[in-house]
Amino acid sequence: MTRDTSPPLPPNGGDDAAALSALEKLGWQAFFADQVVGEDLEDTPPVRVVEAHRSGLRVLGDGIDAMVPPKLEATVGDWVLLNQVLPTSSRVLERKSLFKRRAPGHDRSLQLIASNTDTSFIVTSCNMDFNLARLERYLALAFEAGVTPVILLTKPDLCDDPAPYVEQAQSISSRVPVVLLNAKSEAAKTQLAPWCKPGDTLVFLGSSGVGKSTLVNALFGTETAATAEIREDDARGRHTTRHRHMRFLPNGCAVLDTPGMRELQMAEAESGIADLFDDLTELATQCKFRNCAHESEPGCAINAAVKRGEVSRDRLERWNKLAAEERYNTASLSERKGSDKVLHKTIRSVQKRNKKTRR
Ligand SMILES: Nc1nc2c(ncn2[C@@H]2O[C@H](COP(=O)(O)OP(=O)(O)O)[C@@H](O)[C@H]2O)c(=O)[nH]1
Ligand SMILES: [Mg+2]
Ligand SMILES: [Zn+2]
Repeated sequence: MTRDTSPPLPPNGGDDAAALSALEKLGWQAFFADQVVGEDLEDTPPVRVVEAHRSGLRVLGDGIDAMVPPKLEATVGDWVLLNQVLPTSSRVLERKSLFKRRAPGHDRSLQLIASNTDTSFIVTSCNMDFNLARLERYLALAFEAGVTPVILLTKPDLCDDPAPYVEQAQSISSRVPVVLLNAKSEAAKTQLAPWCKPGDTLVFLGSSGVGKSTLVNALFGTETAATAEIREDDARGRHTTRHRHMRFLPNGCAVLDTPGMRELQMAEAESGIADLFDDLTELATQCKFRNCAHESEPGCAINAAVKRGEVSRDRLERWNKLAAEERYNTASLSERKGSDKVLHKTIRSVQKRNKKTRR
C-alpha cells in the first residue's frame, strides 16, 4: 500500500493558519465543542479521524498523531474524544452529517464512508464514466447524509462537446449545482473556491480515474495526493488513491480524497431518495392507491404524468428501482441487527415484488 507520509497540516506561519488553534485547523467547530465539558477535554482530548486503513484509523489532535485499532466504530471525518489508555473505548461525538452505503458483498452491513462533511463533490467525466443512474445514487446518499452535493464534470478538454453532459447533469435536480472543469487547469482551484470555506469539510466521491486526486492536488497546489499518472517507485503498478485520506488547507478547510467505489448500494436512504425525486414523491400522493407501485395500477398519477410527457419514463424506472433496492437493503439490515418476524415478511414481499417486476 502506498502511504502518503506528507504532513496533513499546513506549516505554521501562513496568515490564515496563524489565527487558528490547532483544533480549528482540523475543522473543530462549535457544534462539537458544545458536546464536550471541561474535564473531558483534559482526560480525553478531541482528535479527528483523518485516515482509514485496514489496520486502523489515524487520528490527529493538538500535538497528537496516533493510530486507533479498527474496532472503534468511527470513520474519516469523525471527531473522537480519545481515550489514551483504551483507544477503542473512545467516545465518538455526534455527527453533523454521515455518508454511508451498504457494504459490498454479502455481509449486509453498513459501511461508513465519511462523516462531518459539509459539501460532497460528486465527480464524473465527460466520457464513458458519465451515468445518470449512478449520479442519482450518489446524490440520494448525499441528501440522506445531510451534505450539500455538487456535481463536478471533468475532462471537458478531452471531449468534442461537453454541453450535452452538462445538460444531462443539470437535469437531475435544480438543487444540485453542476461545475464543468478541467482538473488539470489553473482555473480548477478558483472554480472550487466558493466551497472551500474555513472550518468546512469537503469530500470527493466518484469512480476511479475521474480526477478526484487531481482536483485535490489543484486545491493544495501540490502533487501530494496520489494520482493515476505517477508511477510507484517499485513500478508494481499505478499510484492511485487506496484509502480515504483527509488533509487541511491553510484556511482550516478539510479535504477528503477517496478511492473509487465500484458499487454504491442504497441502504437507510429512504428520505434521501424521496428528497432527490421530490417531484415524483409529491405526485405519488395523488395516486389512487396509497401503496401504488406506479407500474400499471389504475389511477396512478405518475404514469399519467409520464403519458402527458411531463415525467420521463426512464427517470420513473430509475426511481422505482432505487426505492425498491433501498427497501430491500434496509429491511435486510434491520433483520441482521435484530431478527424480527415483521421484517422477514417485508423482505419476502419485496423479493416477490422484485421477481414480478423483473423483465
Ligand atoms: N485532460 C484531463 N485529464 C484529467 C482531468 N482530470 C483528471 N485527469 C487525468 O485522469 C487521470 C486520473 O486522475 P486521478 O486524479 O488519479 O483520478 P481519481 O482516481 O479520481 O483520483 C490522471 O491521469 C489525470 O491527470 C481533466 O479534467 N482533463
Ligand atoms: Mg485518486
Ligand atoms: Zn402511482
